[in-house]
Amino acid sequence: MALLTPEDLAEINRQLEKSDETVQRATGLDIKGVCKALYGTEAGSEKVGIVPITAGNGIIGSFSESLLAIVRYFGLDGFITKKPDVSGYYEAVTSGADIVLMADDHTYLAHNLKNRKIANNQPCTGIVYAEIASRSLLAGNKDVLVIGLGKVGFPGAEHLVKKGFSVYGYDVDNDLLKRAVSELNVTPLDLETEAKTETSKKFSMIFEATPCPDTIPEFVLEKDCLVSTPGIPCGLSEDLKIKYGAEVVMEPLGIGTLSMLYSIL
Ligand code: NAI
Ligand code: 0TF
Repeated sequence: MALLTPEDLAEINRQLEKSDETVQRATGLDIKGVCKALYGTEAGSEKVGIVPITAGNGIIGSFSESLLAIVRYFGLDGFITKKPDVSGYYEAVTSGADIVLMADDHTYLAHNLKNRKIANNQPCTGIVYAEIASRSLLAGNKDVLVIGLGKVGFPGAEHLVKKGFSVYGYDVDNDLLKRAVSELNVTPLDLETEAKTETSKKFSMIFEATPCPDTIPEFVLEKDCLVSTPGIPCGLSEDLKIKYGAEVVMEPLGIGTLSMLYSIL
């Protein structure tokens, strides 16, 4: 898994404000509003305990601090434990945390200690970014393109199918594309083949979930499209963003974290 860096998390409050403005402009709801509509839940007075984890590649500078900033940005109460790992978990619970947030290199989880619900970052991120794409105020149809059908993309594509959207999918890994076709009934769109003819469909709603740049080719872009992408780096080049007047929702940690929290309230 590609790990976040402190650079990705720089100015997290500014990144959240910018994303909130974009989501509001493109969908008519802010990020909290999207999560509320998605899960039918609302945050109350929950206290979130954030436990730094030293396993594997260890503590990412500003990861826990960014989580605290995110929790507070969205109006929840939170704290970072002084100790990491098991001692930190003990500290979180004994200090009154209702929800624990913690991540090693493979799993980033949110656990609600009151109702036992637990959330994993990857599906929650996929679902909320897919939901944002699907709420474009400017789209004239229900066609959505999903690029990247891995641990984030597949659950997002599944969510869109369940919502009744016409989902077109592409992944460079043909096995993953085949799985999405057979299990979700996604329509395959081989962007490599399409690139040779450039006769492809164009999309107003694109959900991208890959770790690669420039994954979104010009020939799929509709003017004023909405590109919702958790992928780091961004799959849409700055030139194409400007040329097509695209709204781009992309933020490294906060939107997925709020989706996790709302999914377990
Ligand atoms: P993954 O490795 O499970 O899936 C990525 C998929 O993208 C793979 O199936 C791969 O074959 C595909 N892919 C790579 N290049 C491609 C291309 N040019 N065209 C089409 N498909 C391509 O990774 P995962 O966990 O799904 O994460 C995806 C991205 O989302 C990563 O950049 C990750 O860091 C990021 N992420 C961001 C979060 C956020 O809050 N913004 C939260 C979780 C992950
Ligand atoms: O970097 C990641 C994930 C995060 C997904 C959200 N964008 N790509 N995971 C590693 C987190 C490690 C945290 C570390 N153990 C700490 O500081 O506690």
